[in-house]
Amino acid sequence: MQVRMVATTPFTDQKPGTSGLRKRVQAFRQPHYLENFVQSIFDTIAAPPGAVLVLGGDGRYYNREAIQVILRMAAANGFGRVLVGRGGILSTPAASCVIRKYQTYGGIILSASHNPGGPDGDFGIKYNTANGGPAPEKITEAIYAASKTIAQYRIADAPDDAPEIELDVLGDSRLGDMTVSVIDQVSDYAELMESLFDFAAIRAMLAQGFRIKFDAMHAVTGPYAREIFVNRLGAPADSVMNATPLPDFGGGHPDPNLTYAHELVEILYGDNAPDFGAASDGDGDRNMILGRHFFVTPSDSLAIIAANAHRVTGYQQGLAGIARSMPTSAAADRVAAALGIPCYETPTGWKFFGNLMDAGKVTLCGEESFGTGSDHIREKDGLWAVLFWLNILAARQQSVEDIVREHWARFGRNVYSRHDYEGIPSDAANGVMKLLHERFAELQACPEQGRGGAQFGRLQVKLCDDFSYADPVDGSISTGQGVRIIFTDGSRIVFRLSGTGTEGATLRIYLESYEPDVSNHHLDAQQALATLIGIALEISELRKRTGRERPTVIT
Ligand code: VG1
Ligand code: CO
Repeated sequence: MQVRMVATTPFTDQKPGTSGLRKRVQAFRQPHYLENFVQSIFDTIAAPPGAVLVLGGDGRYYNREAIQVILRMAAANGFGRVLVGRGGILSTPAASCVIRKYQTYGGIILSASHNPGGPDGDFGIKYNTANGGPAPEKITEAIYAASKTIAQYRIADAPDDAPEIELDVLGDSRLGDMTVSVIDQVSDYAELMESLFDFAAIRAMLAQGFRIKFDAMHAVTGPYAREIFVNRLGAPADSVMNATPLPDFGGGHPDPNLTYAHELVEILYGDNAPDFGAASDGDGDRNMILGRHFFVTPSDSLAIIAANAHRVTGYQQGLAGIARSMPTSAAADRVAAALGIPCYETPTGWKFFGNLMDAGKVTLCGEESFGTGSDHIREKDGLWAVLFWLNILAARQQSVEDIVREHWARFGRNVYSRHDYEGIPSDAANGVMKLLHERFAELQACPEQGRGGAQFGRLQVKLCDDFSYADPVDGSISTGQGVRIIFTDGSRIVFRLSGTGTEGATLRIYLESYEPDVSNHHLDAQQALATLIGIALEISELRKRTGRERPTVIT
């Protein structure tokens, strides 16, 4: 094996965002772009010679080419073995599962998650550490720093007789001193799921005619869903739709929400709808849960999973605690209080949950962005959440809607919505955020001047700040994680700029109010939040500054 040192110059834009480095495919295709970032990862993590790495992606366009390059770079950088999902494919939760099960040094996951794929779409890459979770900020920052000074990378030449490393046949092959092990992408993960949930009870429910529809959105979960729902649980084959992974996700946005998963939504809201519907995203870590004619918000889903965990095989021993990202509703906090366990509030992004799970402080984690998971791995996990719901449904023998309404009746309802303004000019987005910061003083109470918080109708501002987080395990501080405007009645508005987009800026507005009164629980969230929405638009001057009349996506 011939190892080459290739001279290169840094790119200035390789700063990982909320979940790895995401750019247009064209950006990744620039000469040296991918190689620079991968070498920056290897230089930062300084794996010992012979270390084992996991490698796989969501199958999007450019996945296979990138894997060929990364394998040759891993060989040149002294790795002893790389475990690759067959065809170069591993869902994000499956990659986390494999890293943990085989105790590898870490893993590289190729995905831009819910972002569109194809030659004009997005690509992404991120590094996960030995616990199976996304690298914490101190590592992603070190990778970024390395990318700014990189001068060369190491890559092995492909042998003349085998320019492509075989990815489609299970088993081992050699690349110089390194072994490439192509592993089944589904089996380890499916086995883990079977250990956590009561498959017999779910199978019995399905056999009694309970109908499910899972939308894989032409993304990575198709083969996983077929194996689990159809082969292992006995659901009819047409229970899984859009099950063939495509490099461009069939031209769609592989984002499981009411806007982008509309095909599934129409089925669940149509005549003769199934009892349960669910969808997952590009890389399989997100989930959307639907009942017949009913949508479960991700924040409620986390709370309901927590409140029902004692009914589910893998969680009967109890929960250590719950963590949710700051913009996620406080529905889970109420369950945690009732269970007498702690609830942690972290910045957006799964990387902040890892320390809490490793330290045994939390069992369940969730984000409002259709992400739910537990300490079974260190990523959010779409199919896990679907199976958790199916297990609850099998145990309770009630409809999704009845379970949610009973939950609200007991805990009250945290009415919730997120409004996304996608692809707005960065200057306008930054201007909105700056304006909000400047308004803190006028919005907040000023006891010296004998003035209370700003009043908007019956709502009064209690506090506003830019959220910062001190990790209770390692003490690291993360600042600037989102502007919060909290009212005295507990309602709140959060403004945040997305860290996963690749074009312009995406501004997210998160809206939440608490409704204890059951007679108001039937209200549509947009109706119930109308006052807060109006306040958010007023204080941010969003329409004037962005020229947008309405959000791109409402969830
Ligand atoms: C979004 C979500 C965040 C999630 C992240 C990665 O980030 O809001 O909750 O962790 O995507 O999810 P942002 O910075 O765009 O708001 V995934 O499924 O794209 O890996
Ligand atoms: Co994802």
